[in-house]
Amino acid sequence: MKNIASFGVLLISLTLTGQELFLQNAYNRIATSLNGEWNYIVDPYENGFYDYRYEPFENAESVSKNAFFTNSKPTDKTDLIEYDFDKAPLIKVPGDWNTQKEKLYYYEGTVWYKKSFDYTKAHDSNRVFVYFGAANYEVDIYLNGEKLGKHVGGFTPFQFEVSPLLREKDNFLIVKVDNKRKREAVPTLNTDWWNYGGLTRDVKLIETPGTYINDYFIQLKKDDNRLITGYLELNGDDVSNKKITLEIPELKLKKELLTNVEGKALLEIKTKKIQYWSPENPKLYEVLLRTDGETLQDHIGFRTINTEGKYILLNGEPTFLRGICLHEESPNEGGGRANSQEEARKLLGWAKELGCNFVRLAHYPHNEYIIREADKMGIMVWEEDPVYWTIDWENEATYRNAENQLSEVIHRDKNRASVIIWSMANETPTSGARNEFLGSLAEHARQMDPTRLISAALEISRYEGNPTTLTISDSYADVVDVLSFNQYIGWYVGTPELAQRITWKITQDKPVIISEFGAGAKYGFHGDALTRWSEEYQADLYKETLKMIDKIEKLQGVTPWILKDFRSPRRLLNGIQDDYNRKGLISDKGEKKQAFFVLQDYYQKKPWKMSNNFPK
Ligand code: GCB
Repeated sequence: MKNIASFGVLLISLTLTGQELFLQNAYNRIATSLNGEWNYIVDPYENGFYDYRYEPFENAESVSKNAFFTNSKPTDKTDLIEYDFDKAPLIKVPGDWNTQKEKLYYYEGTVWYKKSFDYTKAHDSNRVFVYFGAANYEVDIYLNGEKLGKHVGGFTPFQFEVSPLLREKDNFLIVKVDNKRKREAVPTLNTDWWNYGGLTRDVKLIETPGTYINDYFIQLKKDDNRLITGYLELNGDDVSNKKITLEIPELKLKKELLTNVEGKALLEIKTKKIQYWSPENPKLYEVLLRTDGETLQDHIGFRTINTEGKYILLNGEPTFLRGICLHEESPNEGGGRANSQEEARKLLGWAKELGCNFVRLAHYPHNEYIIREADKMGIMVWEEDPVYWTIDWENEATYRNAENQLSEVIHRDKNRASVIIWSMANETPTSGARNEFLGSLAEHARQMDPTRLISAALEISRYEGNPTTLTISDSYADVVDVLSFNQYIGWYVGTPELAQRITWKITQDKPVIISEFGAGAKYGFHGDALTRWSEEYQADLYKETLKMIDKIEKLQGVTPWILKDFRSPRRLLNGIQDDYNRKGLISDKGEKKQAFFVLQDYYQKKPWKMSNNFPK
């Protein structure tokens, strides 16, 4: 699989235009939002993309006006054109189509989006990029009738340079968004969440100087809390031997760096006194990066995250991760994909109220707002590649896709102190091909980011066939830094009292996180503790499970499933589920169930710092 991995990197850089552009810190650049109303055309047969012989229009020598990306209009009354974006209805961007349009509630397929705009650059020599926070799942992007490129993967940002095509008046940006599920895709056909389609995150134009700061990585070295390391990188025609100044005013730190021929400058700065980022003190420092042409501002926290035996060490101190899982769903009435700072604050506010210092963002990269808010609020974060259940392990293209999505989230969030764990996958069935696939992903993540921990949500098995002695026999446990697993004793297996008869035999000398447990409950439905779907059943399961996991000697964290009820097409029970997975501690309408308070009580009593037991 090593070969596959390096072949993949090569292929991606050769075939995906724009992937070398990162626009690190996209939210603090000079930008013009393209959010708002866009025209849209639902195109289940992809009539605007293929001709009647099913050949893509874009491959033809002379492109037909029937190709939607040409945005053609009849030139006289005899002209036949069977679409018109300007007469098409409007849809809000960012936003998924399923919750905005009743007719599109279950729709999976192609929808075309069009936005017209005028644009004047501040300086002639400047460059302009179109930036998408994410679009689910596969998109083809065109400006003024020309193709900018394609992007695959529903949860990570991408950008394309538009400078050569941009004009002052009447630009039209057309995006074909296709969210059809495919066996070889990442994720694959089968998930337990709604396949929300659309331009689900912010879209904007970003303007930079001709040579601009493309990327940077500024974090403490993993094993030296006095050494800031990383790199700065320029993009442009003239990137060699250029001066970049890095300044952290509060630390009275100023350093001038010179780029090499590739436009990169490596960074190593010794610091003296520094306030380390932590949940108690989520200290962020203003960081300024300056070139001749621009100044970029960021806010960066500095902390180390390590493991030693069974401990997770935040800034050298053993720390218990009091967590909760989250899907990227709006906490507001109506639900759908979350995509704003306000929603991020509300979701993390609930996590704080619960007593959390940690969230597991399941099962794909969430939007940048939530990571930025976690940085500010002092909540540690687990981020996950959408390698979920039964991926097509032997398929090289599937591997490249998974690796590319992982690269994109690491690129985006590598400067965020809150992010402490990259998760490679969730509940994947063990096999040789899967081990190679996930092994290569972990290697790739470590290469890109040597400062954080690697994990994956694994599955449990019986120890020597005994149904009440449980263990982790997955060989991927040897690869990860943190041994995490999901378990549903009392819900999918038995009833909650079973928890008290379980013993755990965890042989690996690693910190353990229970990355999921939970039970479905419909808010307001009551019964005794054995009545499925009642709040009492869920609350009792929490009590029993928390007692059980407290006996796991290596336990260093837990992220129960899940903060809020979320939409899933697998959850069909009428009157109870109604298309929602009901394992939330909070209902889809924002009402707290009894189990919320059981977990809150547990977290209030659970010390964050485990220092007392830590061997000095
Ligand atoms: C799991 C999955 C999660 C599901 C959950 C459930 O193990 O990781 O995606 O939603 O169980 O509710 O069954």
